Amino acid sequence: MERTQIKDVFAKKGEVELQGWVHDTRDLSKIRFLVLKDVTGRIQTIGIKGETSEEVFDLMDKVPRESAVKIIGELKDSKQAPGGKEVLIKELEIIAEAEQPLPIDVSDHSKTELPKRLDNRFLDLHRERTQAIFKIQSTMMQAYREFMIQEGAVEAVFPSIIGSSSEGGTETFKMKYFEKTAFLSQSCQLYKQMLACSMEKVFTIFSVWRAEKHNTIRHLNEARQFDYEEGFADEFKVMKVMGECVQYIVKKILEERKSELELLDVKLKVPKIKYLTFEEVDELMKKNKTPMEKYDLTNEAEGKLDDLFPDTIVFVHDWPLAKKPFYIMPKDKKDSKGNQLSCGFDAIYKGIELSSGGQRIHIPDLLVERLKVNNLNPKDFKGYIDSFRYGAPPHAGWGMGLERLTMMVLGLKNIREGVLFPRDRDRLTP
Ligand code: AMO
Repeated sequence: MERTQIKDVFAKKGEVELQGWVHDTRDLSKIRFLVLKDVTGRIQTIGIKGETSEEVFDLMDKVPRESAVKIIGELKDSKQAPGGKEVLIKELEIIAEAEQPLPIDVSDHSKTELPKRLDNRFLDLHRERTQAIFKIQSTMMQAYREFMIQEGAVEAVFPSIIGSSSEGGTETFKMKYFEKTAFLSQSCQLYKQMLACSMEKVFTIFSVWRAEKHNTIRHLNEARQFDYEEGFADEFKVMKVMGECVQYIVKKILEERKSELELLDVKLKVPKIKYLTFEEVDELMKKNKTPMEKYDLTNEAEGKLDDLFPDTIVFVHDWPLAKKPFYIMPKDKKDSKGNQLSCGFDAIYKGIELSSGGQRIHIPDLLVERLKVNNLNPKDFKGYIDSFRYGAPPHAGWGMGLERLTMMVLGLKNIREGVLFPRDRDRLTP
């Protein structure tokens, strides 16, 4: 007999074989219930004293929760059973017994705190709620790929070990690389730029490592980014691509992950798009008595943008050059206070920075100048600078945090909820 996954069982008749985990058991003395779950759903299975073999009926009382089991039984219509069907057990086999007590509570209303759940992530993943988050994240990645392929972009892979910093200002993890010093990649920035100068539209899902000692609900030391770069483009062209990309991803989630959204009690809307200059945001914040940094948004300002423009991706562009990385193109323009502006932007969604990007410098001499201003040594970037000497067109792009997107779309309180195996300042295992 072949195994049937639970989602397919409701359309069947007669005898079925199921394999899954024991979610719950109940003993009403003459009837015993065992709720079986697999990744596709749950079904009630029952044993009846006198009808079910004594051996199976006994085992139903002993089998520990979360054990993996195989059940062969007869499908019956049942008005009381969720889904209108239940399985009268004929055979019950324990495939892998779960030791007791379980290290965490994996019931639907578990109160186990996040750090303990993360310590036992393998078991936390038995929960429907946890699974729902990662099913939705999987849809996000698939939708991102689909969208990019429809855009005519080429998927690329880039090195994770780099010879020099790619995001000046952000700390790197140093490592020994034979006789040299190398770093774990902070981003694929320099590589995606070099590629866009020949392949025009490129994208990737890339792991980044940031050695920042923060311990916040929105930062990780290892994160994933959706990266995009386009040749013959400025920041406005790629902001439009990003807005449409997130709208596409959200539409896919709404279409394909209805039950997971319901389970997580998430009311999701396709985001609107808004464009504001940094100076316009500064004025808005003054009006709303919300603090700002000189060249940056505060967390409060990001939150205020969400209050003012709910369910909207707010692109804040014409950002002061002083707070943008060395590779961002300066703008031939100053704001009313005389601050030099840049072609860089941040995208704020649901009160948090979802992405940053901009038009890049494709002019070698200007790049050398900007590296020096940022206290970086142009010698360390020789290969990168030289790549722009042979017909490199203007180009632009962005990086969007996968875990940030997961967190915002699902309203998670801590970014770690949206990472299978998070790496933060204290966590290296599991
Ligand atoms: P940036 O450093 O702003 O830009 O990163 C882009 C986006 O990646 C996510 N992100 C993070 N998520 C969780 N924890 C972190 N420590 C973390 N750091 C970044 C955020 C952020 O907006 N190369 C540029 C992008 C570009 O210009 O193309 C870059 O990496 O969502």
